[in-house]
Amino acid sequence: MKNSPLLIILCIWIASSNSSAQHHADYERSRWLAAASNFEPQLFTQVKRPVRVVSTTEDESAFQGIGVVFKENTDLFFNTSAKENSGKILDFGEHLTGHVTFSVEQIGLIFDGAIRLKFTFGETPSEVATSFDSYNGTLSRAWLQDETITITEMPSSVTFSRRLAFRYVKMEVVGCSDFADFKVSGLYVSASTSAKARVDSLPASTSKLIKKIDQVALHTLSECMQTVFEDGPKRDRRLWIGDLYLQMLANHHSFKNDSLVKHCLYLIAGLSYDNGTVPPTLYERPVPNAPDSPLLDYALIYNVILREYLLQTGDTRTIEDLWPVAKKQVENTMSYINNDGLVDYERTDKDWWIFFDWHEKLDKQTSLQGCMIWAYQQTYDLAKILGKEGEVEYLPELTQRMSKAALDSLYDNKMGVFFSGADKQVSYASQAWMILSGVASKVIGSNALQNLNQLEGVTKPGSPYLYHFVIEAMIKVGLEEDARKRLENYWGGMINKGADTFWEVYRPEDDFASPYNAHLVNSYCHAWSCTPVYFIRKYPHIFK
Ligand code: RAM
Repeated sequence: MKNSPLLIILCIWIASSNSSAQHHADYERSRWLAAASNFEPQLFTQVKRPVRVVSTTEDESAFQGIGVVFKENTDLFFNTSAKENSGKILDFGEHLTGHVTFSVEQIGLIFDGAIRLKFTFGETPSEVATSFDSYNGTLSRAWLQDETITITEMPSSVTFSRRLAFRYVKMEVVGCSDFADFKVSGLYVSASTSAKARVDSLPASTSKLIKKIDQVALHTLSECMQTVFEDGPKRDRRLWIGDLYLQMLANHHSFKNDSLVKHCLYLIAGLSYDNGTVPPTLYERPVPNAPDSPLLDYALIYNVILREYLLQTGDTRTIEDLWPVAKKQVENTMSYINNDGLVDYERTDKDWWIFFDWHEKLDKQTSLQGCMIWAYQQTYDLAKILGKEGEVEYLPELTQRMSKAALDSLYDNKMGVFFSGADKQVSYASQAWMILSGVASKVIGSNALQNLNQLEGVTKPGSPYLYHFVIEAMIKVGLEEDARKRLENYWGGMINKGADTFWEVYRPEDDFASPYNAHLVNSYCHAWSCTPVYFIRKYPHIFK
């Protein structure tokens, strides 16, 4: 069959108009990536050495049943036979992130061949006390931090190419001739962070517990501040939008590294997908790239971050530049809202990853409804600040319709709580998001949260991430005392269990809870757990 000339011209026109749209998008994305590289943060490094040698003990009262006790000073370790020291654990006294170097020296006259050493790095005692051999988690075994190395010359000094995050280091000799001996004569880490500024101390009248929580949360945040705001320096070592939101809030009240936030915002924009949706996460190296897995709540939180960043810094230039990205997040999610104002959860769930919390049983319909309203409201507010509300003039009507639908269909008048999904699940997540979106008035919201205490089978938060939104919701409806207790019990609970940085997952009733089927691969210095810095410093009258 022959094509008509008209058809050929039409095809050429469609192809060229598509490619020019694509070209424009590509051009913008490269420009944003270039802007990101202009704000590449500086890393500050410091050499840190172990402070003592410890051994692990079984201890029912300790986190995951494993405690540590002092064994000896490090002098002894660095001056005696490594063969005799095999299995000993060095304790750096604090969580550190960086490159580790160790040196070995021969003892005696003979060095016949090679030696083989294994080092295991742990953020917690259980990582250096538990064998990795039976690991069957859902994430790569490679995240577990052990390194084995063969050395053929004495003396030698070795720096591991992999960056490590740890407090404890176990050294084991796995190969050495019977006739030779040597010592590990030194071991240090060149610890890095992009958090430099000195942080204001809290008022002297602040309670001991709040001071301690603040200090551990600050340390958690600074460890996660590398060349991006990472989720965890042990794993996944990359930027995630949900984590970034809580980090930027905490950073604003502490280290004030605005340019790191800007660097991250531009990286995300520069890696947005062809349809304009921002990726929930990205890798910086070898070149910035993002996996293809759109996550709806994180895409919308990008807009909330833009607004917050603008309010914090007054950097209109950056936010005007990124405004088209914000608009796209609204446009790409609006089509999932039915005419009645309710989000079509099933359809959304097919096309997107929906997160909200690490909790296997959480029903997310109501949280999603609330989060979308909340993010759309903030996007409209952002548009108003930029004088661009005409570009999203449909938003006020849309959010009103969504709010009305939520109150009409997701609220149980008799029980005084919001529910979610076909099984009418009652959760902290649903109440929090209905409050943050303003669907619940102050009275309805505060009653709903308090009613949870009387109900059985309520779905609780599974991670510090959701705890953040619950506490924010409590403050919004005036439950300040509850908010303080909740923060003290939850983060204080981690401190009681020995945390010197806060964790990715914490369930007071289960030390081994893991979204990855293996507690060993959990991250024990995790971005979203730094949020007490924000609460304590933003609301000093509550957290005192
Ligand atoms: C985990 C990450 C991160 C979180 C995502 C959804 O893998 O550690 O903190 O944002 O999941």
